[in-house]
Amino acid sequence: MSNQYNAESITVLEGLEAVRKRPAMYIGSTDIRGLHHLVYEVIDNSIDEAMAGHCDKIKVTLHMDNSCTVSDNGRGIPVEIHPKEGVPAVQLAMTTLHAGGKFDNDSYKVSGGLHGVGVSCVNALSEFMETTVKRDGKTYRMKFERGAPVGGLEEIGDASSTGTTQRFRPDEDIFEVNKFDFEVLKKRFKELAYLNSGLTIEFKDERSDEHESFRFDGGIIEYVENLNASQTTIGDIIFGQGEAENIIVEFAIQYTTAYKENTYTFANNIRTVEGGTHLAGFKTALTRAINNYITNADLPKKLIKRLSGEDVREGLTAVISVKLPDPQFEGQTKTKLGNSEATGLVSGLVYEKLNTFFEENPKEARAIIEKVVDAARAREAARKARDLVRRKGALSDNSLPGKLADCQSKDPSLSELFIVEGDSAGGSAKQGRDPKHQAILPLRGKILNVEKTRFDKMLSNKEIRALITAMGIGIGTEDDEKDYDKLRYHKVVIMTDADVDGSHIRTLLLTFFYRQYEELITRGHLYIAQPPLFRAHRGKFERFIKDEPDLETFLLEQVRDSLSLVTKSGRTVEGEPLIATLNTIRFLKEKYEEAANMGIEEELFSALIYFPERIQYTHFETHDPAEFKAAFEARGFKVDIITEHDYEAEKERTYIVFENENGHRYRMAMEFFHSKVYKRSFQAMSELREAFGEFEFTLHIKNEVREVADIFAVYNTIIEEAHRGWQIQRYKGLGEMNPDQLWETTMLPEKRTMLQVSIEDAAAADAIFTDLMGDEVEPRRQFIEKNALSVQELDI
Ligand code: 0RA
Repeated sequence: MSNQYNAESITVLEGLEAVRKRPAMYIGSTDIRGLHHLVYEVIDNSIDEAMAGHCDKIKVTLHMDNSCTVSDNGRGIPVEIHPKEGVPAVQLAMTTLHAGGKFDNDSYKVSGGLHGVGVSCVNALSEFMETTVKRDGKTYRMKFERGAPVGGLEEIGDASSTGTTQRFRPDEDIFEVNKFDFEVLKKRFKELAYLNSGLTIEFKDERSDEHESFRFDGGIIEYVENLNASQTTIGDIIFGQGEAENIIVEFAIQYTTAYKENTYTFANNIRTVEGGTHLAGFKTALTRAINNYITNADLPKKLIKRLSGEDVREGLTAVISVKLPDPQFEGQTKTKLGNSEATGLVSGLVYEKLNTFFEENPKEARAIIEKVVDAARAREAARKARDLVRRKGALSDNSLPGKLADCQSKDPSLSELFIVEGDSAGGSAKQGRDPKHQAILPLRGKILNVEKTRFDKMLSNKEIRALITAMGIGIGTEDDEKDYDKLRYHKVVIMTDADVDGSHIRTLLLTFFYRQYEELITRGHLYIAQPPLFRAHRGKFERFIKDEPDLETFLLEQVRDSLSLVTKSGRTVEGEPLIATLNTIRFLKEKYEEAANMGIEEELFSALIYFPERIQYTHFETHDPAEFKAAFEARGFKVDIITEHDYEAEKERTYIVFENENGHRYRMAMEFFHSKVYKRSFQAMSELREAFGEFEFTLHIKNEVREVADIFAVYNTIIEEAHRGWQIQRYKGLGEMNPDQLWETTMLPEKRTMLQVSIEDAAAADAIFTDLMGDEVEPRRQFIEKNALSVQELDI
């Protein structure tokens, strides 16, 4: 079949030239987003074929040359000569603007939606594009360069199945970038698989060997399940599905004990971030159905209450998907569904389905009602609390809270407010402070239990209200409700104990400031006090020490001049070089612990970083499992490589299995060898080997000589030795310090160190807070315990 150039094909080429001249007009941009847009455009055609019920598998491959292949097992784009145009239909599809892959108008199409510019735009913006069609027992191919056909449609062989394969390479003259991002594309493909139940989407990246396969027979039910995976759920997932006036509606919802709403809406598989008519219908129906049930069911009095839309959506996870023949996208980013007919259809379906569900499942209905009524009560209480604070502020500006021990200075730039955990520490702080410039506000820790505090409820807390009044900024969400220029102290300092409770309270306070007073943080007014963790004393000499690492540094200094380390080869190390060596050992000690936390046993970790002969880290830098295996085998290890699908990470992972002489097998993810922990440990160990050779030492302490067999024994012996004569006291609570000590170590401006809170610190605390709220009780407790330390580190 040859290509015919008639008048029609000339205008076609002109059309594609327009796309190349103004690509952004067609695909939004020529950055990475525009690049991904091309892939979406092509896969949308295959999705359309799937939605029409003719295709159940789509494969996407990213190639080394930055080209991309999308293939499906649909009917194949028609190839016969179009009677009017005189060219193969597939050629029209690939070169006519807005022709898309479709010739019929009555089906649901993604390609008519947001992307919707048609595969011909992809073709115009590709250095080459190659369309392969399997149909009627034959395989056909047609090639294009920058949108123009190169040669005609060729029959290249037989075919036992049907389908369409598109390969294209984005034109580097057009796009600023040419590398697809696997993770970004993967996320979209997964979403598409959820939205089209039963459809398999395979995704392979030949550049890195990563691959994924998505198929969800449960569709959006599985989507909700996945969204709620780390939440405590209330009742089962409620699902409904219906079709009318050619519009398909599906929804799946489930309540959780969380306080956030999590609603995702889609129209023709496109995420409608700005909502629209379908979302409006859903919201109305949900509020109506719940209020209706409350009115008509036989519920205890305390549950009878009129609820707002906000109340009934607290803790709700919802996915709503509509498919309609002629979607209208509106709004700033064209992600708001405009079709008015969707509202009634969605609300009708949701209302009916919920009514039936509540009637048939009174127990679950009851649990949901309890949750949303609770939400309403909390919202009411928070509103009252806010009003109260506001009213008080309005009545008299100097009605300061009774608990506050204010400072004498009225100059905010010279004034500091210490928020202190607990009444007893508050007492010490009051006695120890500089009353001229330092104010103290004690908070009772008990009430501020992070685990149980709903954020809104915090505002009704007496202590928090005292804090708000003391600061003098006001409170509220509107701009004119807060005036940062009225802040009464330019340093607001959080001072909590160095234990789990203390870090709870700090997290909570940081979250509070982050959400209510972000500007206080960005203006640099928020600080965290750093009370010392240790006190070392000997006779009259006393020293306060900030933390564990500083304590060890301090101890090492004490013995620096009284000991030396002698290696087997007769080398003596002492003084400064000895301290440096001990610091390297200390570093390794930490890394062993980190490795242990990752589940790597000490024996194996040693074997992996300690080699009898000198060896370069680069041996293990390879990402090729076979090379990797060889590198270890060459060094006498017995190794196996296995590849497995990791369900949590949702990807294939390569594991290295090490077997020791006793036949014990240890397996570890290959990524470990590319981690910083590994690389740095390897290097630290090499340094020590370089310096000492065999690890056999004698330690000379004053007049004593001791044989020591390994580096950690050296370190521990020295630390033990350094402890002698010193009394080390550990402070947990601020209350353990007397007022003078608290002043000297933590509050005295010339001596203290304080951490200024950055917005990132506060955001991290907020994320932890949200996590704590979202998890189930037991994991949550474990989380707090496990992270008590890292929560502390986070502030530093
Ligand atoms: C129009 C008609 C027919 C198939 C397609 C379009 C089609 C287009 C694309 C684009 C990517 N994959 C596709 N799969 C199918 C079928 C006509 C028929 O066989 O009756």
